[in-house]
Amino acid sequence: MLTIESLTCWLVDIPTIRPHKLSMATMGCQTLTIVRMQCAEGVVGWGEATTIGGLSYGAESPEAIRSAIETYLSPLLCGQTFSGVAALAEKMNASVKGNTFAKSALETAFLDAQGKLLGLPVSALLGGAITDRLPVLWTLASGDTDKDIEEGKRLLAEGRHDTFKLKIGARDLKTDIRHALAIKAALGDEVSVRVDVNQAWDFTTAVKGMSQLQDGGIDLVEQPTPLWDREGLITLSQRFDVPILADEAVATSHDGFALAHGGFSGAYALKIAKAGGPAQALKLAHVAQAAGVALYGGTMLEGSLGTVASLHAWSTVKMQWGTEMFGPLLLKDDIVVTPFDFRQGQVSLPQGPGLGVEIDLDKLRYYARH
Ligand code: MUC
Ligand code: MG
Repeated sequence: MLTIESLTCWLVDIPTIRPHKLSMATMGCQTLTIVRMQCAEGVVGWGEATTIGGLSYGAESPEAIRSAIETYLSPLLCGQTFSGVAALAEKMNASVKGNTFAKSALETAFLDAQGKLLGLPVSALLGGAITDRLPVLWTLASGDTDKDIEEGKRLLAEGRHDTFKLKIGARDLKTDIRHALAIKAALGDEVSVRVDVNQAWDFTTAVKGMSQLQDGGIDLVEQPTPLWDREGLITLSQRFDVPILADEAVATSHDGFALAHGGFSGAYALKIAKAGGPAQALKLAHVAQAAGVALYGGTMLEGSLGTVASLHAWSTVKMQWGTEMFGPLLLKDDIVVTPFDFRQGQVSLPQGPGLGVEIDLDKLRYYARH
């Protein structure tokens, strides 16, 4: 049992190490909505909700996430006692529609506090870790082919990553295909290269694009078509050998069920923010497992808090396509005391109670918006 006493929110702006170009936005800074949950039992939990490019990626902006927490969720939860995340989710869902990013930060903070109280890592509260090292790819998204090749080769030589995702969809098809295939050819046969179109193609363009990506040796094509085009995504998944990773099209277990029921084959990108928290994202994972759909650990380019919350969840299931939990490496700085250990294309899962990370309060204050 845990009684929530108070919730505090900050908007934390941290610059990125280079511009990160997606089909819908170019990021030069990332805004983390950070939540501190004070519990009557004397423990404090921390959570994070982070989106990409203000309102250009998802329906909740950092400012709206903070407002949803402060105006609606905080009065609903403070003073209440919960036995665990099932009761917490039930309470939040009964009075607040959608707002899965805000709910994710709160579920994360609750799990952190509960883990600290019980002396258990968050992974143990979510079913138990089956691995303590998780694969992590890197996204090449400077927007420039030569720079991306240079960056990929450097990271391979440093032994940091061995798998890459490219962001395409902002430019015309010909330019994007030339870009992707040049990077694939430069990095070599042994290196897995995937692309994320972030919904930028219509069905006809996707058919053309996928056949060229498949011929060029690209391993996985993420969300080629708009999120509403479920039929199109299913047809593409049946038509091509190169597998499809559904991302924006699959947020909750309900989406996962509908896609699989429609005949989708491929993989689902799990994200704690899309689902409403680490425990909610695992519901989608379990639907996918039941339907024979593979899994991938996705990121909203969170800082260390959101990343580690995801890692605890991802550690409890088999991720056939690995993860992309590199968010902290894209940021110039972070608000945790000890950075994670990214090496040999993997990251280690922290072992301490709760999320297993300590917040650097000076840095939180320094980067927080006033
Ligand atoms: C997305 O759509 O997958 C994940 C990695 C990255 O570079 O962007 C995100 C968003
Ligand atoms: Mg994606």
